[in-house]
Amino acid sequence: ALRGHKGWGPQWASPEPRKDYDVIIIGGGGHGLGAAYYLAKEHGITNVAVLEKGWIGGGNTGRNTTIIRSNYLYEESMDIYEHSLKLWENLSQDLNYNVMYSPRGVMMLSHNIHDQQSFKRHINANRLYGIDNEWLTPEQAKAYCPPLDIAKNARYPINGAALQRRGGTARHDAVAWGYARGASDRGVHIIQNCEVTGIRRDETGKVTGVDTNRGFIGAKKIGVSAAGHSSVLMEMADVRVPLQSQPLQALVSEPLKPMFPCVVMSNSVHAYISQSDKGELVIGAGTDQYNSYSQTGGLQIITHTLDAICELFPMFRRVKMMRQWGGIVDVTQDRSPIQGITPVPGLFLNAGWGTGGFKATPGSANLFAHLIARGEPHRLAAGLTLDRFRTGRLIDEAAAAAVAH
Ligand code: FAD
Ligand code: PYC
Repeated sequence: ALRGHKGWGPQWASPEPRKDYDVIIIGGGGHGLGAAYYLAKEHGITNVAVLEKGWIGGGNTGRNTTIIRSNYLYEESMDIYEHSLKLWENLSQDLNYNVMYSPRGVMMLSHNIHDQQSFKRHINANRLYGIDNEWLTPEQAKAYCPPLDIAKNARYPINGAALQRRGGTARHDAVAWGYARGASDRGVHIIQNCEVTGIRRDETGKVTGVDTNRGFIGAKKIGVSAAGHSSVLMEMADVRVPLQSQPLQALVSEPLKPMFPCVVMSNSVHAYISQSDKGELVIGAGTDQYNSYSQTGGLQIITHTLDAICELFPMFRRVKMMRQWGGIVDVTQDRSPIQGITPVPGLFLNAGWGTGGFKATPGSANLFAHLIARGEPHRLAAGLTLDRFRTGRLIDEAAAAAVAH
């Protein structure tokens, strides 16, 4: 079918690195590429390089289960995730690249009175803040998602669900490629296979550039957006950050006809599931319970996840699983991200998105660009400081993170 598709040019340029840039972004995931795009588009800063040690989108951007929602509890979180959700709604038009954002609804299952109280608290907080979220009875949940088993004698019966109708999914690769093309068209250099191995500073402590496997590259400002390797990068500038890096795994089934119309997450039995446009069931797990940089992950985590899926959806018991993989997520103690200045002049950090940063990609990138351009955070990201781990003003989103840690 592809025989007629000849003469397609590359979608972004692959130039040799310049000697120096106004801004270097470390990490060619959605967040880093998006920040470069918004630096060029909204702040007129185009002398920018995105340095990626592998291929763009090959990190968590290309490994996640693409669930998008903004139903968090605290204002700091609702601000940034809702900003992001609004950008998702128009992202394909903005980039002129189909990111396949599909607001098919994210339904979180409640299995006990604790879940019910917690979800209703989130629903009330969201609605008071102007964010859609609603409570469903088991029958309404079944009507929204017909494969769901709501039998009272199920092993983990459900007593309701929280539904965010504007939540959904998007196509992960397209997000990276769309931002890359948009940034490259505006003059940004995207440099793949370029691993940062050191961050250099002058005698005043300010950053001067990075050492890479392709030599030294100078920069006035550096943005670290390296997900699971954030603490490795920050250590190169002598900054210790409160992050733990852990594997998070996902898997997909053989392709099935379209039959699963929404996204379902069960925080208690623990699994999350949707169906991709290729027909595969996309299923995700909780984090492996140890720190690691291995993208393999433990088999027992996957089998536990499939146990949960089979309890919730008995009709999937004979479906075959096709592929499994892991990504390394950077987790903070309060399960909220860090975006802000650092003790090192010229060094900016975007990290700690942990298990939940895909949904935040456009919003985080947009506000990270603002931070780098202006040197101070946008009001929508003002609470996400590194400093909160010193002052104790934490943003505890453990419940809303909805992924077992
Ligand atoms: P990445 O895409 O990981 O980009 C960081 C890049 O930095 C990588 O490409 C890496 O190679 C590069 N890098 C690292 N070190 C260096 C270096 N020294 N030099 C140069 N480059 C370097 N979030 C959701 O919202 N919804 C979900 O459903 C969801 N599901 C998930 C499922 C799984 C299995 C996983 C692993 C994660 C999931 N997440 C989810 C989390 C989400 O994927 C991440 O938070 C988000 O994608 C992070 O994006 P990023 O652009 O910051 O990171
Ligand atoms: O943050 O919504 C989320 C999520 C779902 C699966 C992994 N993370």
